Amino acid sequence: MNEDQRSLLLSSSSRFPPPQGVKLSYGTAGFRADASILQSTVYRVGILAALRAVKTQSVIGLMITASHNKVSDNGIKVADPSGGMLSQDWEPFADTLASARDPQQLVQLITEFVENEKITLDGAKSVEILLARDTRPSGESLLEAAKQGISSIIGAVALDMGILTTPTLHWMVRARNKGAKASEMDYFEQLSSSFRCLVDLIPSGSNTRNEADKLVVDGANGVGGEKLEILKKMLSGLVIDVRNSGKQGGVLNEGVGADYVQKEKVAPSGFGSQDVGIRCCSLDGDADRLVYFIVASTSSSKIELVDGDKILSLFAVFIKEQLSILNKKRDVNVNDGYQCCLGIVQTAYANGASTDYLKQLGLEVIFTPTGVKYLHEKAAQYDIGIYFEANGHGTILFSEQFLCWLEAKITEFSDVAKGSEPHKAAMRLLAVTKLINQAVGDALSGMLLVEAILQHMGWSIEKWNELYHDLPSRQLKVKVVDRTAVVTANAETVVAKPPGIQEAINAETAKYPRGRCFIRPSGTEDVIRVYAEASTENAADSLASSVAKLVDQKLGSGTS
Ligand code: 16G
Ligand code: MG
Repeated sequence: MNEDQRSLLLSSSSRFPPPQGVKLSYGTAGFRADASILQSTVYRVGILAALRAVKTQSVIGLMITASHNKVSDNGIKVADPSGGMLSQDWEPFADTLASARDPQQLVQLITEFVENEKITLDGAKSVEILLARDTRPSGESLLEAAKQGISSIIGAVALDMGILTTPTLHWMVRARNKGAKASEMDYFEQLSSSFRCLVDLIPSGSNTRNEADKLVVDGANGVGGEKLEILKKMLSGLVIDVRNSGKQGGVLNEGVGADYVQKEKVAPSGFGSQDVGIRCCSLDGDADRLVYFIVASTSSSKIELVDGDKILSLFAVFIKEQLSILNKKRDVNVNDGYQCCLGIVQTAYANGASTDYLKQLGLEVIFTPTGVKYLHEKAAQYDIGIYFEANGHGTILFSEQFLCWLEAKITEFSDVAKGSEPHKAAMRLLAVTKLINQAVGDALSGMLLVEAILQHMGWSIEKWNELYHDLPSRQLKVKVVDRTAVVTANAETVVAKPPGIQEAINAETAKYPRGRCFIRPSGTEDVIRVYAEASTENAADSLASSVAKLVDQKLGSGTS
């Protein structure tokens, strides 16, 4: 590192002293904390993003958001050149940087890191970092801190994209690195035109929707609702009513949003008896999670939750159907020996009934630990990989090889079998590859795909929800002295350490018909999470609470 670079880092970092007495660490998907203590960390992640951009000679993204968490929190996520999450092998460096005590130590750590990674900091080639934030009031000053970090690396240029949903920023980073059009308007146009394409390809007779058949969206009082107000004007064939868009004065994620709806299983604020029977969905605070729901009765706020597992199942049914049409030897010989490998990726939180259903369809289902980076990585190993967490975060990934094959097929069909069923199936799949975000789970693009598929199938939300019946489940959390004492294996389904716990969980679980239970340390909170599932609500509740008690006895402070 040359002297100019060194003194630039020393002087800028002296303006961002780390908070005293707190250690922030890179969680499952980035840093998150009370916004008031984040300046220094965000500044340092700005440096990290600039280094990553120099190392990869590509555009990197930085998103200031705390997603579904309370409005006074904030956080920062990094988008890698592919548009996915920051490469896992850089996460330890993120932690190290965040905990540097003073400017000298910070510069020392950076010097060592750039040497090891063979990063040349001569500013010879400039690199770009795209910055965006959600609607949190603290976002503006944190974005400024990130800019200061970025401009502390010679040759790194920060481009402020303003307020965006998290998936839009990831999409932009990916598009820019591919040399494609990458503005927010380009994103909206891609979504609306591919949605239109899918609607135009609906078989005649199956789309029985009328104008009054609307979708009501809970925008979590965040960026998703605000953006959907713009996007919906560009959509034809779908009537959307946005509530909790943040404009009516509601608080971000307070009694609203996908996380609240999924965890509490109640209707968000602003929804009630007038919505019984209507198709409703909720986005989270940065619009990367989506769940649907049906208001169950006029007298209570209870809902029928149509969660990420069911979205995954709907997508799987549709993709499988299109693939089988495409591969049918009928009017033309379309089966050219190419076997498309379709994989489904879930976590231990997936309802057991969803896994059974997917397996019954003959699909390959694999499990990874919780956190999008793990699911995404696995899904990317297939020609078509569909991944979802029960909490509504997921997408469908298509391999380059599959895309090439599909495009070649479409060209071939246009010559010899224009308008045939296989031709239409191929066109639908191509539209899906454009509609569904290839970078990361995206509530807006996922919602449009759900809507297009429901119209295609001619299904109501109730019909969709009947694909299978969820097993009753319960989630609890237990405060423990040290959550890192729990080490899990087999995609978090068994406890490897400390010894004895798994045997005790097994013994409890065996008491309940269709019982399944696991514990895992949270990646975002200082707790151990307990998940239990069984054949009745009471059994799931009882299994969860007895295992929670067990965890508390063995590892807890004895207070919960
Ligand atoms: C983060 C993850 C989410 C995961 C959750 C688990 C991303 C973008 N987000 O929100 O996928 O479900 O953490 O939280 O990866 P937990 O570890 O506290 O249970
Ligand atoms: Mg989120």
